[in-house]
Amino acid sequence: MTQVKQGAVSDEKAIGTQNLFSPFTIRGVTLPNRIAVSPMCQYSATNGLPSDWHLVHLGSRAVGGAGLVIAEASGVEARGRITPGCAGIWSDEHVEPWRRITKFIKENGSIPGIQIAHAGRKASCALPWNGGASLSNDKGGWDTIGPSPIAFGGDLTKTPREMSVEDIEIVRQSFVDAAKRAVAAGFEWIEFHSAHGYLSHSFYSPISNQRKDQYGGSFENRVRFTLETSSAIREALPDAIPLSVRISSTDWVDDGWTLNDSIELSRRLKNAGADLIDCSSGGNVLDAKIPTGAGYQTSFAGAIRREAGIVTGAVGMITEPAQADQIIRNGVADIVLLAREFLRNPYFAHDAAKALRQTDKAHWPVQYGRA
Ligand code: 531
Repeated sequence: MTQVKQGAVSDEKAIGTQNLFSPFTIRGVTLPNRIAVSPMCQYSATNGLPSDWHLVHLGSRAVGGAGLVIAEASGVEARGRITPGCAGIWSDEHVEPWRRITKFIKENGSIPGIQIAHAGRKASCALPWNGGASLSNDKGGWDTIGPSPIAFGGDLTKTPREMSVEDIEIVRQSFVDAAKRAVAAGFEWIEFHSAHGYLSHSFYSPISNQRKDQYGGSFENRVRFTLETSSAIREALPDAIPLSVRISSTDWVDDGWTLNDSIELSRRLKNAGADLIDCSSGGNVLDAKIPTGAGYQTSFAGAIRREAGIVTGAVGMITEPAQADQIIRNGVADIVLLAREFLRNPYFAHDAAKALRQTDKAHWPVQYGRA
């Protein structure tokens, strides 16, 4: 198969030539199909260390046939976790427990990825099943940081400390160190979380960034943190390892971040060395009216792919095999990322192969070969 150049939508991806079960190559990595397990927080780590739960959760979806299994948002700093139960990759102690998991995923024919993350002003929250509200420091919470001292609102009441330029450099270096640890742990795909109102998104959205320095104000300045961090991560990664960036394609409010902004950011991310834009949306505005429904974000992946000329991933209420297959066949996106459907059905990929009459392309582990 032709090697896909970094960040380019190759001729090979011409509409109609690919389907959900076509392999997909970026840099030195080939996904056996276009189905990815979207990173999903499990809130089941202690001190950021992944547990048996993570091994079973991620491992069973590799057994279930997904081509790419991306581990949840993992804090590049302890204060960058959403909750005390979130996973981490901020110290060398995290490497071995993750390695056990990446080894299992690879042994079962899938590519292990990790989403490296910093929650910024949305950090320090209770576990969702304990209400998810801001966690005070005397109940196990911690001080938060962000581009500007503006709380998210609602139950997220913590006002972040405005980051100094030195803070920005420290966090950027934390992303670099985390990316290197992720590679040492055996991950073959790195995703930089720049969506859902977390730190990177909160820099590029005018809703949460009211800085007066070189990191705020104009579009150019607001995207600086995301671009500098992406470049720094890219430089730290071996050439063979792809870098995806998850963005919120829109804030879903008139005075917020827009799809046009995302297209321009994606062009610049491509120049910064990003290989794929994972096109999500929302998460930075408390009361945004989001028109959720089947595939409600898919058109963002299509617009960014077409206008920025970069490989994209579609995510958001993708639940049906034919729906996922159409996204690839119609050239809307290059991969699909499924979240909740994978919680309901770890075997989505095998079921999809059956529904789409592509069972020759799906690989059950030998132990399950009789299936
Ligand atoms: C859900 C979410 C989706 C889109 C916008 C905002 C929120 N997720 C996002 C997760 C954490 C749990 C809730 C992350 O992105 C880490």
